Amino acid sequence: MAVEVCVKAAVGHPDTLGDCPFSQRVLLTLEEKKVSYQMKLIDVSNKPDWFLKINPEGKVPVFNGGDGKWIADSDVIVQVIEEKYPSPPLVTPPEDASVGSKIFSTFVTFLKSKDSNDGSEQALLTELQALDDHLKAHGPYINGQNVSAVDLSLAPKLYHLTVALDHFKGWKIPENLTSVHAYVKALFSRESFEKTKAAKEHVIAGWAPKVNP
Ligand SMILES: N[C@@H](CCC(=O)N[C@@H](CS)C(=O)NCC(=O)O)C(=O)O
Repeated sequence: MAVEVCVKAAVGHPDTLGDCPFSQRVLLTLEEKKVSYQMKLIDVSNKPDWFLKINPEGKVPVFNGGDGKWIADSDVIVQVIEEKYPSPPLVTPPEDASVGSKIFSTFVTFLKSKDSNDGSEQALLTELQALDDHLKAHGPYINGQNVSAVDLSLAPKLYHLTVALDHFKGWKIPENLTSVHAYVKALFSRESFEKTKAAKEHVIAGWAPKVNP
């Protein structure tokens, strides 16, 4: 049986790849390992019964390695993929595994913030500066010369950050964070990323109800 992965469809476009960073993380992992797979697009505003049967929690991504057993949660899924397809190895050493791990939550808080003095911009800047420092010492990727799991988790989140903050706040990653800029450029230009990214308009449509509820 084929490897299958359920991922989010674009908001209002059930036949188009959508804007879920956790879904893209799984697709990136499969692409980097050159595993062929069948992608099933899930309209999360109208979940089909068969999907709720395989994953009652109702979240994407969900992965089936060909044995008919469906697995949820991108953390678990990428581990399963790594065990089943060890080449090329994408394991991130434990000391680097949490680099950049607060970027997504601080980005979301800043994106939703209506108060420019609440410290949310500074909190995000602190996390981006820490990433820049790490990359300057150890880059170009988080674990050095080669892309690894932590980069594939962070890349879709940085994509959401750049697209949504530019659109909703006219905000960009500061120019002086040169290593972050080089990192983002390297990640976004990977073939795997080009192939699995959501269109900008779908990323924006996905965030719009959260920015202006
Ligand atoms: N911790 C989960 C998060 C997955 C998640 O939040 N997926 C969102 C889309 S980005 C979802 O399925 N939302 C639909 C819903 O909750 O009904 C993972 O890493 O896979």
